[in-house]
Amino acid sequence: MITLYTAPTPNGWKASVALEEMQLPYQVHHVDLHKGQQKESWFKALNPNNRIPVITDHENDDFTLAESGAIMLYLAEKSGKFLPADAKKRHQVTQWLMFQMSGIGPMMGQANVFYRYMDEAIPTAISRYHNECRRLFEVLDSHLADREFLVDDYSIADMANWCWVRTYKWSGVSIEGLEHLRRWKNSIEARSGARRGTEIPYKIVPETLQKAGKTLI
Ligand SMILES: N[C@@H](CCC(=O)N[C@@H](CS)C(=O)NCC(=O)O)C(=O)O
Repeated sequence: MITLYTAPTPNGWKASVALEEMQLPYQVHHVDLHKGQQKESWFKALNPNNRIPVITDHENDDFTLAESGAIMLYLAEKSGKFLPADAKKRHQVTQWLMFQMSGIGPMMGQANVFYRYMDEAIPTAISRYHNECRRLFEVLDSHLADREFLVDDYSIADMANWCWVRTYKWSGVSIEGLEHLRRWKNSIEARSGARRGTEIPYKIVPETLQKAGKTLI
């Protein structure tokens, strides 16, 4: 059994999508980010960076791991699923996982900060992050032009990128004209495991956003 400490965010979904897709048994501990529970000392003891997601694997001496990319690699190795056995292919999966960790995730995260959360609108910051997100989406789109998934079969690299790309509307980034990206996104959306993973610890519905004073475009 694994305990997943998480919240309904793209990085959180990366862990729950992986767990659902790999059919690994787990329990969920919801960390309420609005209440600042990620900053409490019990959580800091799990992750000194005060960020979700975190897992504890009770079948492996309560081994505790943070960083969503590291968690996905750990779960893929544990389950033997969604990470190719062939070394070169495996490194390519890592490449696209790192592309999400260092590119899509931080850029969309900053787009959200400047486009959604800041009281003061700073147009240069907003356009900087929107342009960079769009550029990264175009990289994915070109790569997906002649392949179904990022590397051969569906892998943790697809799950990781999808968990962020699917929130493009919230970040205010257009996917207009990126038909390969749209096809890939829709094909992952159609997977029941991926869908279930995005409902952990609960599904963000428009009412939830409204309560937080936000709207989904
Ligand atoms: N690099 C980390 C980033 C994790 C992260 O930024 N998590 C966000 C939610 S998506 C969080 O915990 N935010 C809480 C805060 O900013 O205080 C990962 O990939 O796991």
